[in-house]
Amino acid sequence: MAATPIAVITGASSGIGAATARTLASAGFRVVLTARRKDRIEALAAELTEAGHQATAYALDVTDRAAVDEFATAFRSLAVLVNNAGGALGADPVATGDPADWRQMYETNVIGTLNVTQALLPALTASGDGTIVILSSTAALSAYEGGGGYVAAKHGEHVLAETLRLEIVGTPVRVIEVAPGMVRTEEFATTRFRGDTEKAAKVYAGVDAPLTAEDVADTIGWAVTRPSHVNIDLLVVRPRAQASNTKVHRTL
Ligand code: 8X3
Repeated sequence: MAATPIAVITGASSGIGAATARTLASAGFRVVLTARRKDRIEALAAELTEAGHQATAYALDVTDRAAVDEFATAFRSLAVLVNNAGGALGADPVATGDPADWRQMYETNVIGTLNVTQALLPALTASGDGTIVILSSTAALSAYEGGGGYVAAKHGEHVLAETLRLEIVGTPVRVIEVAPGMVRTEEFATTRFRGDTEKAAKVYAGVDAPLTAEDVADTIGWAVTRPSHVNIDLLVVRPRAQASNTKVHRTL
């Protein structure tokens, strides 16, 4: 009997990462959940195991290269890596944005993805059929006012995906970039505004049905389960009420 294919998901403690873990577990993968918050991923792994899936949790900070390398030693063969860990900090104009925020966003979104991808690429290649998913954002594709360091970091992640795809063509690994627009999750906007829930709520005010974490997980699950020779290079997904990063219909 063939071994159950393994999927590693970073940032699996909440939002899109947790929803993706659920989706891929249901699709038949043994999911390995990673995030800094051990209690959360352990609870999700226990819930999935209870439901009859195969799931384990591993506390990991993707910006800690030594820890990432140590984690990667557990895998000789890996089917799927979902680089989801990342996020936004602040929505200040370029003129006044805090360089520390810019640095941290580059570190988590770009270097974090680079660390985990580099460390697991040998195992993905050894599987003979590997898939790397990079969760960027519509902020990776065009700028918006106040997007600042997040737009810059996500553009960096987009370039990482594009460059890697060019460099590893001919190997049995595909690179899929999923770029979501407005997604309402429990933490994204609240983290961006440093716990200011009022400001966070305004992001979604009057928007009829922003995407949910499950919507995005569904697109990831679809892309990952296409036949091996099909590479969904870039999948942009927005709510119907959002036509661009700056054109959102609000019923206010
Ligand atoms: C999230 C989309 O519009 O906040 O990646 O940049 S946005």
